[in-house]
Amino acid sequence: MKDFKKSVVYQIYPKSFKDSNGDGFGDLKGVIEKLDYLKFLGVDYIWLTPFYVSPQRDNGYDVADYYNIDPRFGTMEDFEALIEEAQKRDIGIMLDMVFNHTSTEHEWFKKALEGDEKYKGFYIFKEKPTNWQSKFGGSAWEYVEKFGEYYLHLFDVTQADLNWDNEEVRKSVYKIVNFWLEKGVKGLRFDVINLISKPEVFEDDLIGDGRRFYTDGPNIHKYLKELNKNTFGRYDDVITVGEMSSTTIDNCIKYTNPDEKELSMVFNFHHLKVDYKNGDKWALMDFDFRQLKDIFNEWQVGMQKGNGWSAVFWCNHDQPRIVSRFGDDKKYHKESAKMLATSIHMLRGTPYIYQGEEIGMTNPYFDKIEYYKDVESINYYKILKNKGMDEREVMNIIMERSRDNSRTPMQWNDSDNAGFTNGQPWIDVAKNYKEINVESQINDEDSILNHYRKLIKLRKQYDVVAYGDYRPLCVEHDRVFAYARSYKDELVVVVNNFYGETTKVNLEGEIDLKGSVKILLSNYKDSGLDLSNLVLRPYESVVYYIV
Ligand code: TEU
Repeated sequence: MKDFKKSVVYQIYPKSFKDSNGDGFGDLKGVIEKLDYLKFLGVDYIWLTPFYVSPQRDNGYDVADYYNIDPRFGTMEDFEALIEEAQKRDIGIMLDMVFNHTSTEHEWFKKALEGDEKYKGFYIFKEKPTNWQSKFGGSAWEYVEKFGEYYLHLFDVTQADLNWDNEEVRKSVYKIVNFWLEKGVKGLRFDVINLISKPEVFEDDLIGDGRRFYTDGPNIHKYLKELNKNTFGRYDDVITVGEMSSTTIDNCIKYTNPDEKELSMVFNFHHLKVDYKNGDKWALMDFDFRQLKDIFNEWQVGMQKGNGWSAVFWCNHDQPRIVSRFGDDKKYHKESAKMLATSIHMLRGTPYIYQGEEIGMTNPYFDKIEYYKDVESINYYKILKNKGMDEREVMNIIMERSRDNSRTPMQWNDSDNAGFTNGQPWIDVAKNYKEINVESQINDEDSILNHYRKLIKLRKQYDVVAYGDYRPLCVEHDRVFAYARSYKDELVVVVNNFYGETTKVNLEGEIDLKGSVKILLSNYKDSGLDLSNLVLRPYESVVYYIV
């Protein structure tokens, strides 16, 4: 059985990964075509974002039928073949479970609208709405004339929140999860799972957008324990990860400490808000490096103290490409992409790689709103324009923050459409695909791709990487994020220069320098060995092994 602490998960956004039939839309057969590549990379699990029947208003996170595969992605036979082929390569399939809400096209919601009281009780209808805001902009409530009531949607108006306080909802969810587990699924990612428990009393939020009332809600731990007990807790080889929006360390310890019997690990996003001006995603500012370091150190030490476990990551289908965001996608593209990879993969946690991250894919910099498909981006384009911002200013924000930055087609080679499709892709390919693609890196020992392969190998080879205690280093340094990992007689020291200028580090007094020092991995040749007088070149990142 795989140990999730020694494992690495690769996230696939099937819609943009590989199109096998030329309709411009990625599919499950395309994923099967690329399993050997993923085996070569060395990953243990593949997380597939939703491919169930959906109107695609939110690219599949608006599920209309949890038991069937949207024909655009293929058939149940294709899925069963994927499970089998992945198993042959010792790769587990992780599915995305979206249970905070369903599509308004789901039969449950349709029956609710017809007045079926049983299914009306599956959702949250109120005569009087609160002032809560949808995360995609606008009110979180939609009026239904027929009932003289409003239903809650924390996301798009077509994504109606489920009422988890209704036991029938919970039982229906367990049936869905068990259906997929019986198909041989080895992992489950639960979408915004810490939003499912709503407060008893719905009240206006006079100081925020309402999230403080429903985030990590009153019954969340009860519901997760019940979910565990009725589904994946019956298996000893299924891993789970919860997407936790705006959460706390204390809750994440409760979500993941094995004694709690809830989840294996969690995603949190605090480190990915350090470039949000006043906490607003749609207000630009340079990333606050000191805040980034403090968050990493606080979470690593806090989760370790409470025996919790984190998913560690920079990228996913909702976030911009990290090399464009916190690295340098121009002069120091390769150095900074490798540095960012090392800074995450040597942490205490299970690393997640998002498709294309391993080759240093960048934001596409689409400069017209017509290129964008994401409902959140299109909504905020309108919101920002309505605030009176001019087109250029709005597009600068959209280019930096749109979720479509990570949803352009995977860049396989320098042929048309980067080898993603021989049809018309559903979204444009980034213009730099001829320079940045898998084929151009796979046989290059010095490529970003092979740097990721080496990082994955280090996690498997050295127990200290998977199990080691974490200790912050150089806490006051304003350019370098450094930390130590210790386990039995092993000590690893990781130093990462987050900037494009040379800087110095002195670790004397922070670690015992008596041992022999060797380099396990660096993004430069001939990195220094004197840890009391280290000169780090632009984005230089080194993993030292001290015994
Ligand atoms: O994301 C939750 C969520 O809040 C993200 O949308 C992200 O935090 C936000 O876009 C940042 O501005 C999950 C899925 O990952 C996302 O793709 C879905 O749109 C969302 O839930 C609703 O299911």
